[in-house]
Amino acid sequence: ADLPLPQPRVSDPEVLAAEIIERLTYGIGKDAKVATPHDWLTATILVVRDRIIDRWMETTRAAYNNNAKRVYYLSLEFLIGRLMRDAMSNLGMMDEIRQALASMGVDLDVIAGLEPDAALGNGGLGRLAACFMESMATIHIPAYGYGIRYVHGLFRQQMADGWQVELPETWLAHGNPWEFERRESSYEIGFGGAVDTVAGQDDEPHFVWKPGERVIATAYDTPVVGWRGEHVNTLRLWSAQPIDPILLEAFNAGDHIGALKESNKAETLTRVLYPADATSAGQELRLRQEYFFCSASLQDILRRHLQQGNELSALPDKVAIQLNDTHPAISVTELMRLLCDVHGLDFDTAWDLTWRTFSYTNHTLLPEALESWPVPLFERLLPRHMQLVYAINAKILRDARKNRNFSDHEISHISLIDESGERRVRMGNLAFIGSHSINGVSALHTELMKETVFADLHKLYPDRINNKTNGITPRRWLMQCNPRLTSLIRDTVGPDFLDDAEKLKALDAYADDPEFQKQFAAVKRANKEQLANLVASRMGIRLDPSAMFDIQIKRIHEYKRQLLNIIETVALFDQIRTHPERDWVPRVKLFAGKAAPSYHNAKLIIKLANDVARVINNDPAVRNLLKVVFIPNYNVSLAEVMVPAADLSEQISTAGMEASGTGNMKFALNGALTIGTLDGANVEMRDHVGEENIVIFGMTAGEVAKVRAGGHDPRAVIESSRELSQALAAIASGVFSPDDPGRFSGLVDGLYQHDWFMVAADFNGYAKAQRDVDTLWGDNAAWYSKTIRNTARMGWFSSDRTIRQYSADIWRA
Ligand code: DL6
Repeated sequence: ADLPLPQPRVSDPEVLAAEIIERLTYGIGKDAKVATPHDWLTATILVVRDRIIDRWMETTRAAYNNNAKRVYYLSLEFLIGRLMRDAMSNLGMMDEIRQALASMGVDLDVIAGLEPDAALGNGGLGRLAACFMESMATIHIPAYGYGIRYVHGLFRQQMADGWQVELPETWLAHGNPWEFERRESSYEIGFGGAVDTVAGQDDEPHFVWKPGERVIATAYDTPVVGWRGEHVNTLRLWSAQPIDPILLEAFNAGDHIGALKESNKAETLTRVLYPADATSAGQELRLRQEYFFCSASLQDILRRHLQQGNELSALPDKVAIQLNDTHPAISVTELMRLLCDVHGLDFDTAWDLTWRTFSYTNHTLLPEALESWPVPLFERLLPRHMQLVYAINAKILRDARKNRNFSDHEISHISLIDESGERRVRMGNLAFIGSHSINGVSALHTELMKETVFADLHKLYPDRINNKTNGITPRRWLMQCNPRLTSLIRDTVGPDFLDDAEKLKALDAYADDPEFQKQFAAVKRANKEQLANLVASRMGIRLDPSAMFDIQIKRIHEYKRQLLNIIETVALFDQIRTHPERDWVPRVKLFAGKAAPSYHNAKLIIKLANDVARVINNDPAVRNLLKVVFIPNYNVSLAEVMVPAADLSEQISTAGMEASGTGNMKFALNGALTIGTLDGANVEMRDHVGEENIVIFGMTAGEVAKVRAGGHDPRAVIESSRELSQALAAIASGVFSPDDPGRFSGLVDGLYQHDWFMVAADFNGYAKAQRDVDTLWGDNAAWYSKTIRNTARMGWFSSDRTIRQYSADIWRA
């Protein structure tokens, strides 16, 4: 029967106000007179959500009717942030909602500030996944994101006497109005047990995995709306539930805790996000999480594929699965298991479908981040997958030896099993071998992948590695976070850039226009005042918005070299005190970022930043000239305030170590000057904005590799620089830590002993570059001419461009 379709909703402020009241009353059960700000937030989200749902259903219907090829983005992390502004802005209803709320005495900004950040990710990798989801919706690619619905996202960071303290994050405390639980989309996930071999009719052995444990994966769907609200995709996150919520027999026998054992065990699976971004957790629970979400996603993908009436043989034509790093690499063997054991395909046919369906993105070359699992653990948890790993390995190695004459040495590198010590399954090799495309995330990173971690696999499959330089969504990272700049650009060059970020180029013509520079500077000033207000209210520190705001925000890691920045700050402090008569440029050094809880040196670097801040901020000799602030609890929402307020963006990683970076792109797009090394995407940013519009310093990746190989003598380097040795002496002797003078001696000692991250080696170049920045700051016209050109020329770094490249070259969707 033809069912009636819901009436499309209108977005007139009066209608919206009435709907919000209706939601408040009938959806939440609250009288407007006693509604809390949270109630208003929920009611508003529900009204915005209605508009999305209409289009969501249309999008889903269209993909079904066209039997379109679908893209599946498998990621253990989605660092989403808040969703309400994103949705309102993409639907073009921000002003109407603001008016509707105002007519009822409610301030949109106040309630928007109550929305929790969905922090289901650690940093760059997870944020990239969120930008990609938005871009896929924007450019109308039928896509699903698959991940885990963690009950606790990334920890909340508090400072206790300058030390990082981790507190649980509770984004679901007030419920989540964006998500829909889909009980009907539930799958059984097995662990452990044994594999039976039975003879099939065709005389081929058939394998039957009998798991020892089972849990249920239940889907929670969140709509992801693209720009102008035309297309809505789905982010499907899995939550683990027990098969039996309570063991009644145990309960009745008085064992009340034991009765909930199964339930607890299942729920533990999806309770917490692992908080390390660049080291493999290596714990059993992590492997369980990975398998859990991969198995649920693949069962769901195959179900949809078959339900649509497709043959399994058409899988690579109808399905593209992107593995976001190695975290979902177990999917390769899970798809093989489903195809062979459940759907009865022979091994070779299944393998052909598998590698043609998958593609894999590598996000880091850091050896400690490359996942591998001890064979005994893998075998115990996933016995059937272990067999499949061996079978795939045998096939690949046989081919490499016979047809490609690979030596034993090369074979040992491409093998799925690392036999150099305790035997381990290499997930990077599994992801590579199981994919038709392996991409890096910047041009430099991709070249280094070919030369280092994947050199031998690249030799075996020379056509598979390709580059897809990262991007950021200009909707969140320009239009929403910087409405002032967005209006100014629209008023100056028209609205075309809203639909095509490359059209920002039109601003180039205004870079030297004094009137436009004045307006651009006024926008920056207003954004800095906003950040200064935030710092004043959260930390009680007053910042002067006319000082240069010099910002480094990202995870704390030695290779990202917050330490280099802090040491240079200490040197500058010393210089200002020694030469008060010089014409110093007033600076505010801002830091924010979380350290992995088990990363000792990273936590020490946070403490150092806070100790240095306390001393500098209390020294009257540098008042008005230098301030240092470490803002606690960095997250997406804080970034949205800091990025538009930056004058100077610190992108100073050891060359060759930052795969791409995406913060670098956000700052430059919002009119900050970059001080950075030739690392990751900085290299391509220089090519786009022009080398005269970016401040580059330091060793290249090639030089770092050479110096590391040839022996680096950091002591000699340090001793030859008075500035550096004095700064290090001050830090090591307790000038900033009188309560514990030896606190930082280990950090400083590391620089003298090996300086693995080339902090000492790059110090002079960095300090000189900073003084060049000072000089430039003194020339207002030159400063804004460069920063405007940054905004004008960063359009290429839109994630729409990145996604178009994935789509054209990898997914063919
Ligand atoms: O590709 C996104 C992002 C890059 O921009 C960063 O350079 C890179 O460090 C980051 N990698 C990770 C964790 N890596 N692992 N595993 O977040 O990816």
